[in-house]
Amino acid sequence: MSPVLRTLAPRGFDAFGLKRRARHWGASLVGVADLERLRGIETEPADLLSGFSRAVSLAVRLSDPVLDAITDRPTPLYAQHYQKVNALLDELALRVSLALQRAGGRALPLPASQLLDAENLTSYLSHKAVALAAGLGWQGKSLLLVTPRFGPRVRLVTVLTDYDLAPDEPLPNHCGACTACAEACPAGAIRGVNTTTHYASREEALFFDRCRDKILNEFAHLPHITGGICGVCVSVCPFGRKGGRKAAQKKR
Ligand code: B12
Repeated sequence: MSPVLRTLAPRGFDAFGLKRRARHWGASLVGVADLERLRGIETEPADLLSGFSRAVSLAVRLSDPVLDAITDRPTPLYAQHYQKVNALLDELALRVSLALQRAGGRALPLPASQLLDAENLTSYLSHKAVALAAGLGWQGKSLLLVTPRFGPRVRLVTVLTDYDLAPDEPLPNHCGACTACAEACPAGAIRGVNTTTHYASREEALFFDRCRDKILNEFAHLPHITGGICGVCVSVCPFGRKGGRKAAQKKR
């Protein structure tokens, strides 16, 4: 195709093309969720999803050495890494939404980690619920999104759109009998209950107050720690650890 024709050609793409671009921009995993699967989910505002039919879920994997160094509390390195990965996720969501908009769609990039309700600790929409519906992974006993390749060692972001993208299918839960996250949790907050789909509430999976208090009232006051971080359940999950996946599967 001549350069002139190429610039005049339609700028549309399919889900495959969008995923390829997103990976080129730095995404580790990309999936498309059919928003029908998220009917009944809480959002802020309540009509956030109206006018949209799909959500693009993007994950950036975390650095293994940073995560491996976490034993029973967050480290200053993890605090810095957390900020940088959030910035990359926000940029990815912006780039994907601009590409969708340029191709004729409506697209709303949501922030990676913006707290809207500081009392109930909620945001616009659960990125984990979207990632689950987009087939990126399953909801583990830690309540985190666990991916087959990187375990929970990923951070997530979401772009809502009405652009016609082929949706992905959810994955089955592979936690099995593993309770590594519950055993390691420094707050004793993980109940160790399994789910085949998703937990109906945070309380079903966690003693939520214990997790919140540990993170916000204790870890947030450690030197060089910013943001509500911990990282222990992220670090110990066998699915994210080198060689850990086989060990997790033996326990099933
Ligand atoms: C506020 C917040 C916190 C609060 C509250 C946590 C919580 N569990 O809600 C505090 C400060 C305690 C916290 C802690 C942590 N957080 Co936080 N947090 C958030 C934030 C900003 C909002 C979460 C929110 O609104 N929760 C509301 C509850 C109700 O939703 P939910 O638990 O996510 O999902 C529920 C529903 O969605 C439902 N569900 C799932 N699918 C479906 C489908 C349907 C149809 C329905 C009806 C419901 C449903 O199941 C869940 C149980 O109710 C998100 C970013 C985001 N926008 O998602 C990050 C986020 C959840 N946090 C994250 C992380 C990593 C952590 C920590 C490990 C800290 C750290 N960074 O080291 C811990 C882990 C705590 C834990 N085990 O849950 C990551 C998770 C990544 C992953 N791999 O899963 C996120 C997604 C940030 C990101 N951009 O990646 N966090």
